[in-house]
Amino acid sequence: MVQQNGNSEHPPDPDYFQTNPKPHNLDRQITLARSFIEQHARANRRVALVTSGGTTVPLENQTVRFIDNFSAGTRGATSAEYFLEAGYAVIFLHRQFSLLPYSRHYSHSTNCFLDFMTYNDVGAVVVESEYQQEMAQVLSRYRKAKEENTLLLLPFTTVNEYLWLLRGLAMQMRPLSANGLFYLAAAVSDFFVPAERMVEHKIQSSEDFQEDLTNRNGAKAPAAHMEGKRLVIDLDPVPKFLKLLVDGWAPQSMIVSFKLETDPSLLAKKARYALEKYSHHLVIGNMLNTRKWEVLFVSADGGERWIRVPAARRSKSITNGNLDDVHLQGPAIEIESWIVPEVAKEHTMMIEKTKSKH
Ligand code: PAZ
Repeated sequence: MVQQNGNSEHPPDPDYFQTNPKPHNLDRQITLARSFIEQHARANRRVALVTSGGTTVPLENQTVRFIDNFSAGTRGATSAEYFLEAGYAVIFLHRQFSLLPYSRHYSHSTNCFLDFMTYNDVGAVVVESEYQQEMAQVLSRYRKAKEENTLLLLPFTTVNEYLWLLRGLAMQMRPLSANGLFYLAAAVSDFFVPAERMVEHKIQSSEDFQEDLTNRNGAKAPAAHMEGKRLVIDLDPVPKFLKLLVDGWAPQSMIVSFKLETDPSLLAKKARYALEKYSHHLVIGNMLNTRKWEVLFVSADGGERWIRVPAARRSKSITNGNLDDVHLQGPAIEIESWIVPEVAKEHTMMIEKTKSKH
């Protein structure tokens, strides 16, 4: 049973970073980001921080059980490639082991890289001839990003790691001012277990081994505990980091957030609500079942418009083969190849506006 005691109206929590531990590898990740950002700031290149994948919420300090958020990382990894193509340097803040730019083409379970391989006449492993051209293109874009050092991969797993990293990276991106872009496609937990309410050891399901919680010497009630045979989880709300990002951490950058819904009647309303509440630049709304071919842009100027890939240009793999009676008119289109240039265009307008003010 999950009890969620979150209140979506709660104010930003300034104590979060005092009461939740700094990840052990944070300093190393921030050092990598600093030198990456300095390199691209010197070249006056735009830098996009793309977040991708879902965050976890551990239930125990020595974590065996955790709550996860839905996201394969497709939106983030695909968008990162199109940002690189548009001339951005990209910091790819992603859930460890989720999809990555370039390798995503060959790492999905239905698209295993081994299926693209064969043996040649002398027994050496080579790419099957029908895949050569496409793989050569992916490889050359991947190598270019490596040679020019335009892609930095930084992993997270828990929501705590994500928040510490987002804050640390935002601080490092400040010198970029308007050249910085935040593209927040990760699915971030709304509820979590704060450090002070986390149990140390694996929660025991057997009544014979349950921890005695009667003598906790004033410590706060643990967020997860057994009541007889039932597991009771009582989560705190995650601080509204978007507010902190817009108002404090990165006030001069362009900030784009995503909003995922399952009820179509709520999508536009919730996207507009988020934009008005946090006063950032753009919310991109998407529905769980149609996110691969349609998104809703909700802008600060009041505009709302759908971007839709027509049925005849959708990949069969994203529609679960439901397009058998549709006549394909050309190669399949990834919706991110339309989303990213639109975002980049709005970013250009914002940069121009900032310049004209100075
Ligand atoms: O990674 P994916 O392609 O499977 O899913 C992407 C997504 C739906 C998680 C993303 O587009 C999104 O909406 N992220 C924000 C989720 C939210 O916090 O509302």
